[in-house]
Amino acid sequence: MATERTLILVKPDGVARGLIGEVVTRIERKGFAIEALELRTLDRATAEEHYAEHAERPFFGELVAFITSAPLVAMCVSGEGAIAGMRTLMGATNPLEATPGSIRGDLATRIGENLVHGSDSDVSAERELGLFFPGRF
Ligand code: 3AN
Repeated sequence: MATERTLILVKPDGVARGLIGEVVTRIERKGFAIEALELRTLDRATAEEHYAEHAERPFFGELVAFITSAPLVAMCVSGEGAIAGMRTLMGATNPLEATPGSIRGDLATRIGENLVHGSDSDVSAERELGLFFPGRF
């Protein structure tokens, strides 16, 4: 399995709930490396580009409003199979369907406030890391 890099976000709900450390701890205990980590408030243009694939969905406006509403933590996480591995660690998009033991399964109930984001493919990871950490990875 190749070493991969992926973009992980602790979204504004996770930061507001004081769960940055909880998420970071789970990533570190799993054995993935954190290559970059930054607390920041996302601007609207970056948020719209990040979620471009959802532009036509009914919840797009809500999604962009929420992700820009307060600080989030952006990370570059790496390791063998890190893209799919982080998706497993995060759990299903709908926290009510996420497996207990996963971040969303243990810590969230609402799909719009599901704590974390992780790139869903190598193409997404490259695009999203370029957007959040331009010129660095
Ligand atoms: P994931 O974050 O697991 O990759 P996506 O890419 O399908 O899931 O969705 C991106 C984000 O959009 C989710 N993290 C969630 O916050 C939001 N979202 C997805 N589906 C819905 C929905 N039906 N209603 C409200 N928000 C949603």
